[in-house]
Amino acid sequence: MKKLKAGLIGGGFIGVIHAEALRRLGYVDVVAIAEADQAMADSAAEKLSIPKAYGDYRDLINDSEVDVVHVLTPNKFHFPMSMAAVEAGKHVICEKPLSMNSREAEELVKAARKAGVVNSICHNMRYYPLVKQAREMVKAGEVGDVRLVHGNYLQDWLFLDTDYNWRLVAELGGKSRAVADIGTHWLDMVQYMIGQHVISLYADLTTFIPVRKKPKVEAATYVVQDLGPDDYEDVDIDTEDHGTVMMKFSGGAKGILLACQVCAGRKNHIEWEMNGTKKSLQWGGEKPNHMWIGERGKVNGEFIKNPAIMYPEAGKYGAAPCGLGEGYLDTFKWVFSDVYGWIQEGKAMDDKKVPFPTFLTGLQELCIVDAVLESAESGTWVDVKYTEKGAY
Ligand code: NAI
Ligand code: SOE
Repeated sequence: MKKLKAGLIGGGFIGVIHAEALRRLGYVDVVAIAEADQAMADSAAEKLSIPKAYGDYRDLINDSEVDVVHVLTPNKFHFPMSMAAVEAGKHVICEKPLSMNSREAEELVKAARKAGVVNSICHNMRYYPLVKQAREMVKAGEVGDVRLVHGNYLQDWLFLDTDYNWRLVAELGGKSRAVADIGTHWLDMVQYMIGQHVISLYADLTTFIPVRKKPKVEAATYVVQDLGPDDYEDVDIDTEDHGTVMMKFSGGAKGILLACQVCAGRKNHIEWEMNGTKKSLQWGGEKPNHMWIGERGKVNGEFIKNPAIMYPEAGKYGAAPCGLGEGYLDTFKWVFSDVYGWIQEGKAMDDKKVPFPTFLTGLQELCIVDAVLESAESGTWVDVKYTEKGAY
């Protein structure tokens, strides 16, 4: 199999995870990394055993050896970096959210189509094997018509006023935080599973900690620093800690999402439940290899991930036999397996047919985030203004 060459822009929390997952495919070499400056690039390359280090991402994009560019930087840089890569004819995997708003995302979709490059947004959580199984159960009619879908994504890494990260700053992460940063994981997974997209919503957003203590020296995501009182400066926060979103879906389902980053004890607590005209299903990311099945007039059940008895389209995303756990880190291998597999086979890019989330998916997600911000502002139900649909 021809070896494909990947280049990573950004060597922080997710950069390390992408490098490791790519190497698990066996036919991908991670040949280059770019960071904010040369010193940071050299240390990231050293840490991740990557041969080439660039202090300017444009040099990585212009490296003729690189086939696929991964954009793994703060959200503000997603648009210019993905656009530069697409215009250079590189295939692109961009982390979520695709950009700062739907206007930028729309330009990226158009540019990627014009360039004919393979493009993907890394909505990895739809790649949990039991999430795939739930989708196949819905498609096969086992659940019946989905009436309700509800759940949450709760965290506590921003619980304290001394917890700080670029995501808190609208200028770097975008106007929405809790909904755009973690809510979009839930929204992508749920729309993917039930095959319906959000058509209208009502949102309530809260900034529970309006002033935070910004450390004078910033750290990567999830890195907690041991600092003294003089090591901070007070800053006003212009993004939400919490979002509650009530939704109506295109196939008649109703839903509700609670996303919050200041819930003590909740680490990465993502979960959903769907209630259909035949069965209910419930799943949580902190126990990803178990799914509850609810029945009327029968005993409820627990589906333990088992590729041997899953739908083939789901079971193929289970590398380990029944009872052997697969988790968050494995989901990245599966996204990349689908994207790099598509490139390897030289198939044409069609963002409505490929088996992986694309820039179009990212655009649809940001249209929902735009509607969430509008509804929270107006205090009314808002129809989602899709510039284009078809991702779900
Ligand atoms: P991070 O802060 O840990 O890492 C970002 C890296 O980008 C840093 O090393 C920083 O130095 C580098 N960077 C900043 N400006 C740069 C520039 N001009 N050129 C090159 N590198 C530059 O952030 P984290 O958590 O890794 O997040 C990065 C992206 O990944 C975000 O968009 C986030 O939403 C997404 N993400 C997705 C996850 C998922 O589950 N799919 C998980 C965590 C993050
Ligand atoms: C921080 O909230 C974060 O790293 C998100 O950015 C990721 O998307 C999520 O998977 C884990 O938490």
